Amino acid sequence: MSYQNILHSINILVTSFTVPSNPKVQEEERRMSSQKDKQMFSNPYFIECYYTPKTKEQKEKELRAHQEYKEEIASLPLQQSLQQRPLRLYKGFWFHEIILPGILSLHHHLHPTPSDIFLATFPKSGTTWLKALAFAIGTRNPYALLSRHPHDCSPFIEGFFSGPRLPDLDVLPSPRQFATHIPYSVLPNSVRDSPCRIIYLCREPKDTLVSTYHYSKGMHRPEAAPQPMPLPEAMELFCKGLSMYGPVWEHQLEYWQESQSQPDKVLFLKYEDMKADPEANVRRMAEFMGRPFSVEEEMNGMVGEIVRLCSFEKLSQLEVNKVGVRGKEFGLAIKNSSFFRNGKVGDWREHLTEQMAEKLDAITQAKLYQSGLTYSNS
Ligand code: PAP
Repeated sequence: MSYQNILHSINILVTSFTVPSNPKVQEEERRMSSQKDKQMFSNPYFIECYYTPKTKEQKEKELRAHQEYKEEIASLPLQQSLQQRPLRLYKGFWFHEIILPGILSLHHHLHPTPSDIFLATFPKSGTTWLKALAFAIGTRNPYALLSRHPHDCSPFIEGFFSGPRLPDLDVLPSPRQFATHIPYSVLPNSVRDSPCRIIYLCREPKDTLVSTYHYSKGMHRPEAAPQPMPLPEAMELFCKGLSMYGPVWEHQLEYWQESQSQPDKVLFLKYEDMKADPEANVRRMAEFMGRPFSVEEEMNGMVGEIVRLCSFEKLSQLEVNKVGVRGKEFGLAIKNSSFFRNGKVGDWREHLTEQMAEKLDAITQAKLYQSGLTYSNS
């Protein structure tokens, strides 16, 4: 048992000794202690993680650690992102300032189990789709997606840890699925070294840029915030890596290389391939997740049903994905519908000039040179 695991167990023990025995008092304590966090982490599917009672000392310790992370972050190089929010350079990648405490915290507090699945992506590469598919495969209940936004299927792990109160992941049903945009080299050692598995979905950079640009344009802005910048300017920043979790090329390459050296650890999928043959890729995902489809499921058309229910055409038309907003905990009001634009391969042709496309392609070629990573249908 590692030192961290022992500490974790002690925490649980301390917690269990300090819980009042009267169920009514206990319930009141739970309600009170989670009240503040409820406002911050309003997602009803994961709110349970913030219900675990904590001692005053524990809360103070968590708050102190959070302050220390913020002080450390304040000393990191600062730039504006193409989303016009502050970015900090950490271990060679640019992160939104508000997310970094979560990443630092994960390094101390995330203890994956062997059955955990991490769904990793560079933003706007198909995260929403991947979440829906992994959930449907894991639960074998794609119909739950009729009333559940894909982003409510797996918590975004660095966002989950970005507040001053630590979530208790033990309350989540096993096998757990988490989503992350963290580059491989910045993942906590506990994730890289444990037998948990990672599914990475990669998307061709020109389409990723265009999707990023439209998404940031559609983001609700506080009154005083500046208007979105023109696409050519946004592209310049994207090329310099100045977008969330950028640069995109290094992000993709790291996971690609890991998938080559550790195929049992990292499954590397491509958005374009998934669009071309979703069924084959759903089967690959299921096998990798340790949940291959049985002969009976194949005969019953389960794979086709998952593909259909998770398709852009289906998900984008569901009421649950058309109304409401999320991201309150980050001071945002992101429309649930903004995760569904058009879901096309090669949409960059409608938005980038020939010169812009050539510039991006030249960078891609140079960065991926001799890596073996290529994009189809771009
Ligand atoms: P995130 O990283 O902020 O969670 P993410 O889901 O990765 O966003 O990106 C959204 C893109 O995935 C959008 O692409 P577009 O802008 O080029 O249209 C969105 O349309 C696409 N997308 C969402 N759901 C699906 C789906 N079921 N199938 C295919 N593409 C999808």
